[in-house]
Amino acid sequence: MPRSRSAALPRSALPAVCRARASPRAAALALRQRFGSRFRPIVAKRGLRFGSYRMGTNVDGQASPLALKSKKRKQADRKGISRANGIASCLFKYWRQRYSLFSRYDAGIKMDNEGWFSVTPEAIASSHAAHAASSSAAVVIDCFAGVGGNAIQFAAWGFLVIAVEIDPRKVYYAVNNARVYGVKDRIEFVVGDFFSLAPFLKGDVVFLSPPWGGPSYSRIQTFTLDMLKPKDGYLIFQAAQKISPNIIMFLPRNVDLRQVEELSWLSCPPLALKIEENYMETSLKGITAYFGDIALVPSKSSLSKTDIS
Ligand code: MGP
Ligand code: SAH
Repeated sequence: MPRSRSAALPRSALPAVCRARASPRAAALALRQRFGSRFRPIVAKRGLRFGSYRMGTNVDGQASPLALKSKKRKQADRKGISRANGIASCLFKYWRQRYSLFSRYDAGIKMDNEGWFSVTPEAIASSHAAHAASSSAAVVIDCFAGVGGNAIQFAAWGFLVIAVEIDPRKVYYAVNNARVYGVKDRIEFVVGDFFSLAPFLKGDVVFLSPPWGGPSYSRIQTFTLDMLKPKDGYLIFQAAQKISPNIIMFLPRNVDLRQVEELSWLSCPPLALKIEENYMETSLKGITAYFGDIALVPSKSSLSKTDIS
């Protein structure tokens, strides 16, 4: 509760002209009469109240120009930021996390709306790549590459990456972003549909980070694999298995883990499985499932990345 200013100040501390009046409002009026335009009511901006006036109002109970200015400035700032970056205001929370998505954000990273909410935070993408780097794998297929969050980290950890993405604009951004990280030459970008291309792709590790159906995924209590896009998770997994049994899948934090286990034991022969929770500070961002031999290698995240130019 904000404290009343009249309660905080002993009456003796007020100028005589105020003490003579019963209320702060009357005191302010008296001051205004005495000093004319030189008197300006002090507006309690934060926490403090002036008598019974609401925070941010002047003695006449009207919104103070100062308070209005600050509120409008905040709104304008927010709109300005969104407009300046060409992003919708509903994506503002992702924009605030921009440096955890791409630490080199200011060096010219480009994103579109879907990119904002689906790019894997850099530290998590790096941990995926570090894990894969503990195996003898050399080529990674990133089947849903988006604006390049994962592909860039795999390349930075020394892999040759085939990055498949259906949306040409995202590929354009991913190429730009890979250039920002100095790893463009280690990524082969392919614009196309993963399901059509899968029979022709060869690689040691398949990385799957498909669409989860937008940010509303988090409002569902249990995210089942059939909710993955553009096809059911079982079909996505089957297509990946045709390339390699070493599969890394980045999934929503509310995914049904029994279904993820099912993917491993329904395979023939059953695949080893390792499940990892991915946090950024204290916030759980997603779940990673490692299938096949890659699930068995101890993660060597203490290894250092290939030097990024
Ligand atoms: P989030 O849950 O939308 O945001 O996404 P956050 O910051 O956890 O907000 P909170 O208010 O829910 O706590 C968290 C992370 O999940 C994102 O940074 C992406 O890495 C990943 N992610 C989110 N979506 C909607 C997708 C998606 O559709 N596909 C993929 N591959 N990853 C996604
Ligand atoms: N891991 C990525 C984000 C992936 S979001 C990153 O860190 O940047 C999922 C992506 O899958 C979206 O960009 C979407 O355009 C793409 N996509 C959807 N259907 C696809 C398909 N059939 N083939 C290839 N890409 C597809």
